[in-house]
Amino acid sequence: MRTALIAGNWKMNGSLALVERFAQAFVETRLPAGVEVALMVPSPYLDAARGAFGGTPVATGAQTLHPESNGAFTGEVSGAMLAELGARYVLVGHSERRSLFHEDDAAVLARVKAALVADLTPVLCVGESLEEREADRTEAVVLGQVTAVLDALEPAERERLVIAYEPVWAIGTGKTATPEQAQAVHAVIRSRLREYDATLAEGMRLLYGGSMKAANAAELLVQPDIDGGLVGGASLKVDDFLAICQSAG
Ligand code: G2H
Repeated sequence: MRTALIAGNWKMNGSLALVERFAQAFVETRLPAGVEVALMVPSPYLDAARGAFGGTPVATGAQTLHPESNGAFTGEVSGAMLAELGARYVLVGHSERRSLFHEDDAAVLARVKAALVADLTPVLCVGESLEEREADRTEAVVLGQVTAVLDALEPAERERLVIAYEPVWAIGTGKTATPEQAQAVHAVIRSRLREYDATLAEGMRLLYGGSMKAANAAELLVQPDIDGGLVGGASLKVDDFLAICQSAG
């Protein structure tokens, strides 16, 4: 049985005050049994988040990392630095990184490996654009992104990943994949995982992301191959995010 994971992705939003507000809310709220929660905050807030969420079940994570552990890479942050600030997770290959920062599959793989070296759990994000969906290429694109990483990892490394399916056309647009559309792609990913190893496929958590909100979370999370959510916009509102966490129970 897979433990559900609800992960908030604040993107380049939030403040120290918002970290405090969320921490307070999670001190006062009981999460349903069997639900894990993580917040991927902007890296400058990780230290504060570690302190603030200390007494809560909420883990923290980052949104990207550099593939190297140190060096002359002005402005970049390494996995070891994130881990030192208490991060447990890191997003890799989010569509905004792929499109705005030109991270291709090789760059994504390098970051996944760096995350594993730093003992962080990489949340590998994959998803097709609207054009690709309309050209009937969803499966090829998604499986291409998944295998570009998994083919290059050792079996024990693969088991340490979480995968988030985020159709690009549903990100921040208010358009959510229907539960049937999302489940269909999750099932395709899981069946590809079975080709590596049955235990890997049964154990790996597959999250759905793309305009998940309180109003649609339950119907998505009840799908057999959807093990949680990667929540953007709705993770900035305490009540909405808590409602999504509750509906994962
Ligand atoms: C997809 C998602 C979080 P939103 O980017 O990763 O954002 O829920 O705002 O579509």
